Amino acid sequence: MFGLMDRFLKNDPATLQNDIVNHVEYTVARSRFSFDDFEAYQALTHSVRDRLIERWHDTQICFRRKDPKRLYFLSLEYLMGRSLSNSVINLGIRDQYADALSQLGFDFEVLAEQEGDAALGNGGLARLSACQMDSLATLDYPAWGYGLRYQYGLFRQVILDGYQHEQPDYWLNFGNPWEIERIHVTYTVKFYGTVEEENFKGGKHKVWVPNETVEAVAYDNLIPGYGTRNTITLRLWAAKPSDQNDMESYNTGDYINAVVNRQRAETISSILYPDDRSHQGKELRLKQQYFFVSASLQDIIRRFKDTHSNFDDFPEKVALQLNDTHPSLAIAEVMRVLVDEENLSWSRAWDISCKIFTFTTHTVLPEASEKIPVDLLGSLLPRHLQIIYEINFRFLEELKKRIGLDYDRLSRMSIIEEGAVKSIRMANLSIVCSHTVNGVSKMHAELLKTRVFKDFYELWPHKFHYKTNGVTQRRWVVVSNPSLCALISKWLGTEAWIRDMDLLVGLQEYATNGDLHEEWKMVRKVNKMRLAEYIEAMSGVKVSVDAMFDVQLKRIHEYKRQFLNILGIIHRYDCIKNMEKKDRRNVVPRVCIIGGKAAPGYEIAKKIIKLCHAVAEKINNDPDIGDLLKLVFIPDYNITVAELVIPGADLSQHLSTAGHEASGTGCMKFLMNGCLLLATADGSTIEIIEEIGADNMFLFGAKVSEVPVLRKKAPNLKVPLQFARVVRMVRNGYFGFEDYFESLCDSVEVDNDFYLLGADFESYLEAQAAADKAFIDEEKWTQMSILSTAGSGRFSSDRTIDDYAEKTWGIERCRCPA
Ligand code: 26Y
Repeated sequence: MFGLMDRFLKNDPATLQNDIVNHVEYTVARSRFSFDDFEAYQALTHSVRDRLIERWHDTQICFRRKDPKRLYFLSLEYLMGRSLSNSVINLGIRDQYADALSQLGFDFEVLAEQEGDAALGNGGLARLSACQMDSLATLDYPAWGYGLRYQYGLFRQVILDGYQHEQPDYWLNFGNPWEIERIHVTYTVKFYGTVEEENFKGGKHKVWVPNETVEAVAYDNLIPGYGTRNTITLRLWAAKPSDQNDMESYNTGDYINAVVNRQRAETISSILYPDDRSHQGKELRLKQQYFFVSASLQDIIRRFKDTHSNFDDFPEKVALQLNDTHPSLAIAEVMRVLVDEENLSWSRAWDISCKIFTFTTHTVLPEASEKIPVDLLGSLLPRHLQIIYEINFRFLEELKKRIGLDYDRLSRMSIIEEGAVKSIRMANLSIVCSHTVNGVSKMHAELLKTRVFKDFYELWPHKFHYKTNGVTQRRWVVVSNPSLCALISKWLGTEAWIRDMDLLVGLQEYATNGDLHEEWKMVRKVNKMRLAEYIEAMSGVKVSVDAMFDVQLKRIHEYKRQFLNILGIIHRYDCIKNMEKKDRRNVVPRVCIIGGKAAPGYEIAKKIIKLCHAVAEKINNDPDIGDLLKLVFIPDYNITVAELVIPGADLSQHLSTAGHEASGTGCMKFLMNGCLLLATADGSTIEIIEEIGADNMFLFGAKVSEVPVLRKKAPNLKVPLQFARVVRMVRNGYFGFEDYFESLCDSVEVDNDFYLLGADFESYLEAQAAADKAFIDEEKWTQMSILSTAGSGRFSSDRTIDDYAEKTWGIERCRCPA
């Protein structure tokens, strides 16, 4: 007989070795006497997965037994990156695996390099979801993530002649050992059709008669917590053809076409939309959203009904988190299920809905806010359109009672936007139904209250909150910067900071300690060497690790102002060229590194990428410049690349025009790794200043409150000469391609310079000069670097998640016994 304890897999190197070899033979089906790195990687991941499954099982049993209130995190995007190192570190068995593998003749790090990068999202919002899943697991919260299993992740960026080209990312090509296909967890999702009325208990009842159905199949990805047995689920849905509606087409005799049509169902979950900037009302996108929402809610309601029969208990057991408006159709869907299927009255259903939804918004850009054309929604989801109209009607009636017949305000707040294309404002729908609405930094919440959602804030001030973003130190320090991790633990005398980031303040005490300085510099230098090797392998450019590594990594957007960075580099180049040889000795050598993807249809962003390459070509091949200045563009920026580059950065740039970056999370990753920040006072950097002090970073540019004033004045402002000069160099073809760069240059002309590059240029150069000056003083720089890490505790996603759990979701920890 098996005892309960015998069931658990052991983690000593001999057992691990045996498991890996068994997986080579029975899972990968290769000879246990001969397998290559990739096969070893496959076997290794399966052995890790077995351990995840054990913990996951125990966690689910524990959740079921205690039946706590659960959090359901609804997001259309997750940027998970690689899973292997993160999993074994969270399981606490990385070293055991490394031992086991080395006895088999393999190197753990080499095998880890075999893994692809799971990129089911665009940028900040998507990586935030991934960080938050890690924190939810680590902090033992009973949580589920829901999303879509796109077959094509975010496009691969390929640079040809300096231009971005997009290639499909068919990431499942080599299999995905991390997911568990749940054939039996399948739900039918309905589309199109009509709404009929039926008599029901003496009244009328609406019945949606759809004319297309698709199956949603669950794929579970297991998310292990760190320092706990808890392992939670990220459930991603894949679309499969349904058998229900096809009988007729088969009978018409056109077998081939019938099969082809059937197969079309799979397109719903096939492609991630690569735009994180301008929303377009596309039918396929709307289909994705509803497919995801409908499957997730069926799953959630099924789980609730396993143990409960009265929907009045629903808010006690369920919190539904809307990650931006992308899943906001869930509001109409919950109402439809409760009213049409569960036969609750409208007011009871609405009361329940208003207690379960919470909404986080991630942007300040008006063009990114989702508006769904009424005609589109009416054809795809006719019943949902009726429901949204009803919600709006009741909301406006209430509102009239509160504010009277202020038609301007009523029309601004209406869920329906009248106009050339009548559409649904998804943000308004989300605010009306959610009990809590939050921005992602203190500044962002202020802008929501005073500008973006001012009318709603005045109506319901109690709904509005802020939750400053955070990132997980497990991925962004422990996994990606193991030597810094070891150094921190050594000086703090504990690894407890990995679960409690506030402990990092303990480093402040040693900020001037000479021994720590030596070790700190050594760790940073080794990381820079690793990055230099990568740069050379990828671009052929040799860089000196004595130079300052100056990095800007993020999606390419006009508001993030990569163009400002490049103009600054041109200025630096121009200055060096015009300097006497003897003065060049005082120049601080720089390696400028830029990376990021442009949305495929975003012309200006693509021109910025080309400009970066054109300028790099000129500078890097100028023998007159040598190691004083280099510019490299890192192609195909993703999570894996970030893990390599961030630990090697001395300086990182966060240049958004103040008031445009809702939060920003890249800056937090650099900060933790002891990289200094050159930044505007925008989004979360405002709070970083509060933690580490303005004199520990290089700040520049207009403040949030000054931006609107400058914009009004801009056409009459005098452009700084230096700015005019560098723009003219681009315009006049100093770097070639003058026709191509014309519209880019136009975008920063005085009367056109919406993002205020000209207005901020002088101040930007001053901040750059301050950075140079600080870099020369090595001990000063190292001290600032240590203080950056020491002050980064507040930017752990653990802090954010605890705050959401307590104040927004009302959930409690539920720890599975060890
Ligand atoms: C609707 C479609 C066009 C769309 C798709 C993706 C709209 C927006 C997005 C993604 C937005 C996003 O990533 N926002 C970023 O969220 C981060 C996490 O909160 C913030 O740190 C960052 O400032 C914000 O730009």
